Amino acid sequence: MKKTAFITGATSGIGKATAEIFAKHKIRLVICGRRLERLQNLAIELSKTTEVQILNFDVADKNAVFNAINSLPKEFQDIDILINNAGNAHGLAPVFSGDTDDWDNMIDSNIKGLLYVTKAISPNMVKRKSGQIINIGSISSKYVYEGGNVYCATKHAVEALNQGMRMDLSKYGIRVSAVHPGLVDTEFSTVRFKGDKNKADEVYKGFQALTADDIADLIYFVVSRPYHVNISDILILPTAQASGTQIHKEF
Ligand code: NDP
Ligand code: 8X3
Repeated sequence: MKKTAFITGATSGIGKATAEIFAKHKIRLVICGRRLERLQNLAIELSKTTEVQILNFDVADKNAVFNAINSLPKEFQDIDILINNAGNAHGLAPVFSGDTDDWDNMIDSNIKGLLYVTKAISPNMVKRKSGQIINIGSISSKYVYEGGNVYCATKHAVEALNQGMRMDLSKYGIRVSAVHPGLVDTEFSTVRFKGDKNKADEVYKGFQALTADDIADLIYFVVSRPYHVNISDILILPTAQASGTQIHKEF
């Protein structure tokens, strides 16, 4: 039987690439994000190979999350795979000069948003005693770097939630995993630097960063293991990256 996946943050980067690889494998899709036009364009493309449903909401808006998920048509209500991917970094300032709106944004999306979506979707998985949740953490779930204070804290929280969710859900036959990427060349840094493309491009210069497709391939690997196999936690780095702070660059 065809599986149904629910992907948050499918309008760009890792989430979009994951939607594309899942579509190739005929997984039915619920694709989510705030930018409606991007969702619509992606849905047109992916509908050539699988059934696609759009959900346009902000994961940080609790009511919007529950309203959107409750509005799913019957044929998309049984979610087999949840990819908790939506999230971003906002700013790279030291804690004494950081913008509290940036902090709220990261905490509300990366932690609370992930929790709201999980709370809306997991009860049905528990009822069906089946399902898989993949939480997109980061190398920043394991290391902290200068100026990464709050972003890294949100990703450390994802690491803790991943462990906690697995403890809560494995007894119901639900697989819970975290995929923790190092530097991936997506819109991530453009968002972090508030649209400053030159500053964002600097992050990925002098070495070969991971691509969104590299991460999507790994996510598909995780979901395609036999059901008794749960890849619980995996760190994926560019070859040039050794830690959260050590990246070998050549110019
Ligand atoms: P992108 O900026 O390309 O994608 C982020 C996605 O998240 C977009 O689709 C965006 O959609 C969505 N999103 C962000 N905030 C919200 C929100 N409040 N409500 C709904 N959707 C939201 O970055 P990536 O693809 O790189 O990031 C995806 C995930 O991977 C994030 O959790 C990030 O922390 C993590 N990650 C990224 C790494 C990297 O180096 N790029 C490395 C490690 C982890 P929209 O704006 O349309 O709502
Ligand atoms: C994104 C990777 O190192 O920019 O989580 O924080 S990093």
